[in-house]
Amino acid sequence: MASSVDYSLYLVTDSTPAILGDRDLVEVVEAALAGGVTLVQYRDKVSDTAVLVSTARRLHLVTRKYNVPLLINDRVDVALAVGCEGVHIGQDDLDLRSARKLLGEKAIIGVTVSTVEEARLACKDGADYLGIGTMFATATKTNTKNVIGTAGTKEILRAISEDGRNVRAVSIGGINASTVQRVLYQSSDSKKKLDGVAVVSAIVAAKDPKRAAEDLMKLIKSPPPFA
Ligand code: TZP
Ligand code: MG
Repeated sequence: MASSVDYSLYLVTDSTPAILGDRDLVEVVEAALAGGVTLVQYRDKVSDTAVLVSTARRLHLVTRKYNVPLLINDRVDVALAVGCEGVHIGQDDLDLRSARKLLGEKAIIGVTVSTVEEARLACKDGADYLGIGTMFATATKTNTKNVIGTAGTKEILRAISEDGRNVRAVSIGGINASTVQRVLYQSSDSKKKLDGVAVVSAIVAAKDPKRAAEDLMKLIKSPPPFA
């Protein structure tokens, strides 16, 4: 599973009223899947464990219908309880080696990195992919360590291309229809390109999440006007 994952358009969820509004998260995710999202991370910083598990189970029913992997942010225990495809962990969460021991070799495990050192370590410890960011400052997550832009992202991509393991890479932070092509093409190193982009508000806060996903996917698949 881990090597065949399509990272092109990675939806990361948010359950706060500021972004989700009063809509049902599972319905929003299903619409985004219908619009072409290729990977889903359930990221919920507000619900208790019981709600996390029950929502993750509902999400998993939907993602399986679309044959798209479901990852859980932070919580290896929730991923284990639900039996979904993996987790995404930050620098302050359970360490990657422990997560791998608990979830097994087949699980998809991604790590947030914002420096070359963090990226090298995540590669060494066996990450399947890196969530590189924060690309641009964003209201969705204000406590990010670094805003690294396309230049910082390119530096990390160059470093991981030397690692030889072909770890996959996505960019996150402030990515939307206006920025996605710049992100993809200005960050690319000659030896290693981004495998995709991760977005929260561009889809979850959109009036029409299906349409938002379709529009982003079109931009991802088409060459930029400034190439
Ligand atoms: N990690 C770094 S930025 C971010 C996360 C989870 C939030 C990105 O949200 P948005 O709305 O796509 O800018
Ligand atoms: Mg985390």
